[in-house]
Amino acid sequence: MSKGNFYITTPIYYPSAKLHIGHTYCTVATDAMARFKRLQGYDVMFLTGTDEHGQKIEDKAKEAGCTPQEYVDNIVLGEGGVLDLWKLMNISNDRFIRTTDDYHVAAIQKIFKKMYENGDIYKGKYTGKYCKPCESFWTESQLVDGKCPDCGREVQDAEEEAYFFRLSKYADRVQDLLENTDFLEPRSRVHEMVNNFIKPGLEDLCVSRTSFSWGVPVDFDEGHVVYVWIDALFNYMTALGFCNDAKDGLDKFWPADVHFVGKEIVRFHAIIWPAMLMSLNLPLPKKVYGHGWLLLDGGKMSKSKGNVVDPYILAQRFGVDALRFFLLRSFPFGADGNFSNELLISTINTDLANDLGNLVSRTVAMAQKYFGAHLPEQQQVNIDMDRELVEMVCGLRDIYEAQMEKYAFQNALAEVFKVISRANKYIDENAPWVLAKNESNHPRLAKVLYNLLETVRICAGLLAPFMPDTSAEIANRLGGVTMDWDSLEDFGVLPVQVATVNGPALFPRIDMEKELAALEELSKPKSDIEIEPYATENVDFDTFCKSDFRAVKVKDCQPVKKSDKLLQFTLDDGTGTDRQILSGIAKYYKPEELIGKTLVAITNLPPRKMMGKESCGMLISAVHTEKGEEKLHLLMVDDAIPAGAKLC
Ligand code: ME8
Repeated sequence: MSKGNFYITTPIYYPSAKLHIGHTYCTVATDAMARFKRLQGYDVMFLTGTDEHGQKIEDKAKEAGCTPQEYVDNIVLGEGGVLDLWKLMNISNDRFIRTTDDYHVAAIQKIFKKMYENGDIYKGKYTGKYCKPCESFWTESQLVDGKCPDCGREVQDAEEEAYFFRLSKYADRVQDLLENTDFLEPRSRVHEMVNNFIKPGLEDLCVSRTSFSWGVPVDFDEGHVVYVWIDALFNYMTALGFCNDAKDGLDKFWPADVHFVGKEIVRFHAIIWPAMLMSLNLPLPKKVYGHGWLLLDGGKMSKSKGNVVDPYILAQRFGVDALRFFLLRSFPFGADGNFSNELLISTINTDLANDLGNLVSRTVAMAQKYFGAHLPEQQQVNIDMDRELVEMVCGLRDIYEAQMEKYAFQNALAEVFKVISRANKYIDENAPWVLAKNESNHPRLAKVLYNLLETVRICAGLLAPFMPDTSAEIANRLGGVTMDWDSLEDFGVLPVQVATVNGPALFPRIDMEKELAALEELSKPKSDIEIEPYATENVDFDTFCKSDFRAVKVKDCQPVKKSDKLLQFTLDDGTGTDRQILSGIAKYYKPEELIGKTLVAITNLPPRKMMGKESCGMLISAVHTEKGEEKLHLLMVDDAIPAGAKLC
């Protein structure tokens, strides 16, 4: 019978680049929690997904020369993408939401309209600062040294007609929620929210944009798209059927039991999210838990800084379970932790190879060696020798549970490993190899091995949320024994004549020096120059021949107002009528240096609008990365080639 319902979420990830170990950390933690709740007997809904709108994605797609939808599809669904990573990491999410899913888009439009109709969203003028990489608006007073307080990068002036959400109206209620309930944890994050954001005065929040179009359109005011955070936060409810019929589960699972989020997005989840739910008279989630960051050399790992650690490489070299275990064993979930390859390898060697791996292989091997397929029925207890181990094992489930309920994964694992160490010591104390020598000691030997196998069963059962495959493998080696929640409380569930199965070492010891050298080699760029991977799919010849590449001459080139990326080209394409192309290369060229040049354009792409201007084709450039920096060169051809000449 179900113990009740439990709804847990991860943040939905920006598919602006491939995910790294930092993202993997939060998802693995959520997965461990979801598996723990299932083990306890709850009916669990675990949601994750991707947050696919916003200017950053629109810009990236332009740079990549594809549509935003194509761009996100590739990162979410493509090889090595988000879905592949979660499959690799054995993530057991029940649903996956993409904010570009039709049902979500339509639901966001309804939600926006509801808040407009109840007066909490109104039209005004936005002047302020905008951090493009973070997709965040800031007031002057929130900036730190004139820069984005989250990422420290330059912000831009922004002024436009926009819709606002009356966040200020909810300041007192949100403050009360944060200070007088346990809505936000760890508690240290409460002070940060109240002192840094609420006390200085909560301003109304700008919730629509007109300067780009890759977002959910405001359906009653053309040209406006919904601010990406409004779109993103409501995923937690639309995925359960809020304002749509495509999904279900709202009655069963809302309010969520916990949203796990990284510390830099606590602000959105602990202030804006409850305020919007209050505006719609909806129940609030029971908890937001702001976890710390995985740091690399003391700084944040981030895809925009380029110092990311690739979970694919680590999982391939060390195994998925070892990586999952390391992430939750080595760092306290609520605080930051310093990632290093040394720590990863030493954790695997100490906890998994020496302690757990050894306990399992020694115990199973001795059972096989001394008794063959089954332990004998006749077993002899020695209260003095057994008491300490048996008592520890009997109390373990409850101690572990109390830590898990607090999201203290590291402590829960530490408790299990205390017992594993105790069991290894128990082997030495009882010296089975000495007992084995004299047949009269065999009933005692059988009991020692039984106690060890039972300890292994309970520990492996409690490790299942962290290392599901390892736990299942250990269950096999103990003859396919049960590890359900109730059985993990009672010592003595294992049949007396347990049948064991030998197997290879669960976690072979890693040679630290050799492995560090191998990892170093793998992380070195092959040279200072990096090129894009080659396409894995062929285009058929006829399709390729349809592409109409032409030499074009630049008659004029101008920057585009309000855009720091785009240049507007007027081109002679040999037809006698000027062709206009917009290209996102302002970072690389000054407009005047291009006038008179002969370039190459693909001319038969469908016209596209960018910043309200039409672009008829695309200029061809060569791109690569040099010392981590992206470089671009427009393809320029001999000026003797006349405008309009076809390239084939
Ligand atoms: O914030 N260590 O998406 P995102 C730990 N789309 N956690 C890290 C990390 C690190 N080094 N780097 C990133 C977004 N994260 C929004 C969420 S939810 C309605 C919208 C965590 O892909 C980060 O803290 O930038 C965040 O919780 C999550 O990865 C997603 O980051």
